[in-house]
Amino acid sequence: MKLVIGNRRYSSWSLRAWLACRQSGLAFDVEQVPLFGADWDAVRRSHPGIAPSAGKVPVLWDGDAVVWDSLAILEYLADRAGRDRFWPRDTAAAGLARSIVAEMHSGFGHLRTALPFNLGRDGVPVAMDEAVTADIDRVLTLWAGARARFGQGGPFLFGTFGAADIAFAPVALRLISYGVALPGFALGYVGIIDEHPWVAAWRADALAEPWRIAVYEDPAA
Ligand SMILES: N[C@@H](CCC(=O)N[C@@H](CS)C(=O)NCC(=O)O)C(=O)O
Repeated sequence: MKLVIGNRRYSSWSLRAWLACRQSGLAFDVEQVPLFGADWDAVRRSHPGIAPSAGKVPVLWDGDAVVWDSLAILEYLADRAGRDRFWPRDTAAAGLARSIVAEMHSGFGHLRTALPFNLGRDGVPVAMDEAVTADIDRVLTLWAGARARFGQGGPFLFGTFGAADIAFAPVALRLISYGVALPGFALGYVGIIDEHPWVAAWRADALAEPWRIAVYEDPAA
């Protein structure tokens, strides 16, 4: 398999797909297409690795199968490698996990826009309006609910690392990189994600990348 990703520093969707690939246990290569360079319009139209997704990353290539959109990639890998690697076995837990992953995938636009994913940020806070604060409160409510009901088996949202942690990992990293004040349980959870060896490996590669995108470096400008 080959996973086509964007900039590790900025592409939260790429991180999700890459974590899903790691979680699958299947062998895969990575091809990187740096985003939003001067000739980005031409690149996104002509690059064979991202053409099927109309120029968006991530895209997973697996023989005849081409899969894009991070959630589709996660589900494809769950089919391929076993759903239990991604989703809780318990029906009620699986229902909640599906729900919060879907809510993450289709929501939290205010949070995503105001606090763009940027692994180079060092925790300096930015001004947040009510809509952003409401998104963050909702994230914390979802995390608290999952942990309280189904988190007994370990430190992750449903105990062991799975789809919900993959979906929310970039959110956890955003909360750290923008220095958002968090309640104790959430501080513990974002710390666990931050220290996860796969996340640490991704970050090390991200920090070595040469590309800088001004609007993500200074969202208030
Ligand atoms: N819902 C998609 C979102 C993919 C997406 O928006 N990717 C961004 C990078 S994080 C991208 O490729 N942007 C390039 C562009 O829009 O030109 C997913 O989950 O994969």
